Amino acid sequence: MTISTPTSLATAVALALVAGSANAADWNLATPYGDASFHTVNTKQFAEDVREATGGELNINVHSGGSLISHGEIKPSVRRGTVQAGEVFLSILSNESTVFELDTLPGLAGSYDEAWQLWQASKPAVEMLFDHQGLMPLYAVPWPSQGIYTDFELNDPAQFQGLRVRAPNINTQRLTENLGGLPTETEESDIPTAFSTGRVDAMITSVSTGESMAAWDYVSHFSDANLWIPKNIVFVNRQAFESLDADVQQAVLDAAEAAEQRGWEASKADAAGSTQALTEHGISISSPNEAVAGALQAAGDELFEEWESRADAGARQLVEKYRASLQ
Ligand code: PCA
Repeated sequence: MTISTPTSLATAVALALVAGSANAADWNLATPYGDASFHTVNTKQFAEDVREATGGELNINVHSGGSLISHGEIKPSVRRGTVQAGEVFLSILSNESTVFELDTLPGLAGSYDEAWQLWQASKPAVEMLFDHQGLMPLYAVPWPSQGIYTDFELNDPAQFQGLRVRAPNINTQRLTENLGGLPTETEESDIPTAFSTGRVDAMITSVSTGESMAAWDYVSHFSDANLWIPKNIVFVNRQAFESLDADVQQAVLDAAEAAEQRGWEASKADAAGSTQALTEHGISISSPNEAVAGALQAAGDELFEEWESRADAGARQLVEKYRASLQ
């Protein structure tokens, strides 16, 4: 009977490595946003952190810019398990539940601190809705607040009449309509084409998207209206998550928590950096004057009241819970 010779030891190590890699998992994560977005930078860092913490046991390949799956198909694909994970703009799910509208309700959260409190108040409900679909949220990160880009100085609410406004979600469309404008829902990546083909005259989005889509090529002014602070959410197929070893699951949760913290800071930093970049490229940035602010307030109130009339008691209670958390 031989004890371990160097050769059999080497064989044992090789076998152990093979056994180890049999458990290793390769995941795909689809996001609609491009590599230049701070969201994608953050998500790629999340994947890197998981790879490192698990010694390569879980390798998450991030497919950016809608290269693997279009925005609207990302959540259905993660549900089916075609891909294990995805990132979407949370409010594109507004037609599924009034809870998914919370971060696009005017007047609710006007600062990062308030947006964080709103996320804390709404998170359990978002988790439950995802859970019912076999999904599990990992983290959510906000965009800078939303404002209005035009190719003229916006100083009179009458300028909204018939204005064709690019909107990224349902409530931006509703707000545009309340102001007398004509909304068109367009993906971020389609913004340049929407302007160059003359489909839109204006857009509502953040300074980040204004910078990454080179807004100065087609508009001249940004009205910093601070409409709301909407979020992206990164989530996973629950079965795929549960098939991981416990220590790998924990590594994913730890990396997700770090990604959420890092992402909120990155959003704040990007808000400042993108504002500067827009200014350097000649975009004139100002706050709405009294007349425009008044019109936005009225259109926003209408939107909020209409949400309240559609929302179920649970969703309305979340708003109460959030408001109480601010005191
Ligand atoms: N940028 C994305 C979502 C919100 C934002 O600031 C967009 O405009 O599509």
